[in-house]
Amino acid sequence: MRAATGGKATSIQQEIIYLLDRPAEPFFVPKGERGVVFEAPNREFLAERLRPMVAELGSRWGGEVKVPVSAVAALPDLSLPLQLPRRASFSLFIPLHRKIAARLVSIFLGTKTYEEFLSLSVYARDRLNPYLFVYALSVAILHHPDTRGLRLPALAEMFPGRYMHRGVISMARAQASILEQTNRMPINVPRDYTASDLDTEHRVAYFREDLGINLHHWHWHLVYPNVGDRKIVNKDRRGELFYYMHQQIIARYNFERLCNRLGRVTRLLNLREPIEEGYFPKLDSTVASRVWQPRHAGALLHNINREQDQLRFDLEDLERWRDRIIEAIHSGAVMDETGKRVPLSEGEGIDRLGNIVESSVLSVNRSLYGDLHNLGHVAIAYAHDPDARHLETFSVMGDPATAMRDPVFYRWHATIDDLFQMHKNALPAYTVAQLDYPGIKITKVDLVTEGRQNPNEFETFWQQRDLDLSRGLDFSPRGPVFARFSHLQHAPFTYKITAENSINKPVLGTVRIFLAPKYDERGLEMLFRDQKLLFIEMDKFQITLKSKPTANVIERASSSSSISIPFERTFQDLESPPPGMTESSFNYCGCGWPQNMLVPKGTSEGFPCQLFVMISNFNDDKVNQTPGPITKCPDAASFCGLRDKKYPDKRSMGYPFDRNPRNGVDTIYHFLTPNMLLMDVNIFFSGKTESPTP
Ligand code: CUO
Repeated sequence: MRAATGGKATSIQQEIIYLLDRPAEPFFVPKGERGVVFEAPNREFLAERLRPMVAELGSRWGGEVKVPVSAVAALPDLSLPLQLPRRASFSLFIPLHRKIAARLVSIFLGTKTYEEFLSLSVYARDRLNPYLFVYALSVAILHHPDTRGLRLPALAEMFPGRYMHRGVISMARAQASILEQTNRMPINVPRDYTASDLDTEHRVAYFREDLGINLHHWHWHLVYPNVGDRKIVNKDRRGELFYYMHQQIIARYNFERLCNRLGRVTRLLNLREPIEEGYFPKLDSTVASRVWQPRHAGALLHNINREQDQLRFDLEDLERWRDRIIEAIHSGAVMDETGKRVPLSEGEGIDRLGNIVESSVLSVNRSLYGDLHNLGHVAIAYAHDPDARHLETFSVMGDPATAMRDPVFYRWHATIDDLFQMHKNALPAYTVAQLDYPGIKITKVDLVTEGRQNPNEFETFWQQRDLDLSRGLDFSPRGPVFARFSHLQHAPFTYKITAENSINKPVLGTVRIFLAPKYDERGLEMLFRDQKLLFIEMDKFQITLKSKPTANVIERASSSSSISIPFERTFQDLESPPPGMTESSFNYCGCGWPQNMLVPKGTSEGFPCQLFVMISNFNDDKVNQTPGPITKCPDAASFCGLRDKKYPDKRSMGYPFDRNPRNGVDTIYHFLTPNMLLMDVNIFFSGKTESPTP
C-alpha cells in the first residue's frame, strides 16, 4: 500500500478515486472533503500549460492528505487520446472516440501494480479531455485487479451539468462562492423545466429525465463497454443483455406512456421523415463550456460528414445494415468475415445478434452488418449540424449519460428492439413442458402495500431529494451545495405467494414476477403477442418449496427486487458509504434500475394492470457458476449481470415473455399453466409530494 502522508490517511489504495473529483481542476488542487492532494514526482508529470501556474502559486492550495505519486520507468504514449481536444465533447457512440477510449483503458489496465496505475492516471489526467478521462479511468478502476473493489462516485456528482438544468448549476456556483456553508439553502429544481404541457410528450418527462434512470444507463454502458480488450468486452451473454436491458426500458417507457394517456412509442423506421418530437434539454456542460443543442420538432436526419471526428457515413449505410440484418434474421443465420454461415440459434442467436446490432467488437462481421445502433445515435445527435459547419457538437443522444432524456431515444431503441423481436418471433414457441413445473401450483398471490387498506394496490407519489452538486463545480469554494429535485416514488410493498408442492420432496424453484398494463390505448384487453412486449420484470429469486401437506407462503419485499438498487447506491457519495455497507461490499454496484422507478406512475383513479407470478423449475434455470467468491452485490443481476460470473439464469432473458406463444394461445389467460398465476392489480398515484428526510 502506498501511504498517504499528513492528516488522515485514506484507506487502502483508494486515492485513485479522488482523481475523479472535480475533473477540470488540476490534480494538485485538493480533492474531496478530506483535501487529498497528489504530489507529482517531477515536473514532467505536470501538463505543460499548468507548469507556470504551479511555479507561481507554489503550495498555496495546501490539502490535508498528501499522496506521493511514484515516477514511472516509461511514460505512456498518449498521442491517440490526445487527439480529442480538452474542450471537445466525448461520445461513446463515435467510432474514433471509442477507439481513443479503448486505448486509454488499455494503457491503464496494462499497469502491473496499483502504484503504476495511479502514476499513469495522474500523468494522463490534466492532459486529456476530462470526460474521456473520467470514462476511461472508471472503466479501468472497475476492471483493474488492484482497484476493482473501489466505489465509483455517481456521475451526477462529477458532471452535474449532464443532469441538471443549467440555471441550477450557475446558482450553485454563485452560492458556493458567496455564501458560507451554513447559509446555503437547497436550490429548487422544478419538475417541469424542459417543456410545457403543450408538448404532450412532456407527460412522461419525469421518466425520461429521472436522474436515477440516466445514471443506471450510463453505468450499464460503463460495465459493458463495446470496444477495447476482448477480456473486458466479452462478458457472459453481453449481447443478449444489451437486447434485454434496452427491451425492458422500452417496455417500461410504454407502460408509463399508457399511464399518461399516450400511445406506445412509434418506431423510427423511415430515417428520411421529419422527426416529430423536438427536445430542448436545457443542460449545460460544466467542463466543455458548451450548451447541449436542442432538436426542433420536424428535424430531418442527414448524411454525416465531420472531419474532426473522422466521421463519415450516409443514412443509406444505416438502411443497408438494417436490411442485411433483417435478411440474416429471416434466413436464420449471419455470415462471418470468412463467409461462413453462423446460425442464429435458439440459445445463442440473440447474444450474437445483440453484438451485431449494437455493435460491439464481438460482432461476427462488422464490415457486413456495420455499426447500426451506435451510428443511429450519432446521426440523430448531429441532426442540427451534420457537417460541422456551425462547429456544434452532438446533442443528448450522443451520450449514454443523457440520451434517455430525449423522446427520440425511445423511437430509435424501439426500432432496434424490433430487430430483436423479429428474431425472437422466428424461434419455436415455448411448449407447455418448457413452461410448466409439474407438481407445483400457485394457489394465491397477495400484494400488500404499506399504508393502503385494500390489497392488490400499488401506490406512487412524488418525493423530493437533495443532491450535493459541489463535486462537479470546478474552481469554486468547497462545501456542499444542494439541489432539491423530485422524482417518482412508490410505497414499499410485499408479495405474498402461496404455492403447493405435490412432489414428494422439497424442490427448488425460481419465482418470476412481471407486471403489464391490462388494456391497450383503446381500453381493450390485449392479445398475448402485444402484451408480452409490455411485461416489465419486477423481481426474480430462488426459493425452496416444501412438499405437502403444508402450503408454502413466500414473502418478498419490493426493496429486494432483482432489477433495482437502493436510492443510496444510485447516488452513492464518494466518501460516505450508506449505513450498513462496508466499502468493499459496495463496489461495482452502481448499475441497476433505481428503486424509486420500480413501479410505473399509474393514475389517480387507479391504473389497471396484471401481475404475473410464475415458479419455474430450478433444474432448468440453474447455471454452472464460474468458481470464485460470491458476488457481494447481486441486487440488480437481472439488468446488470454478476461481476466475473455467468448471468445467473440459464433461460433466455425475458423468459417466458420473449417469444410468440404456442398455438391456441391468443391472450395471457390461455398462456397460463398451474405454476403461474395472474392477478388484477391497480396503481394509484396519490399526487402528494414528500419532503426530503432530514
Ligand atoms: Cu444504451 Cu442506445 O444503447 O443507448
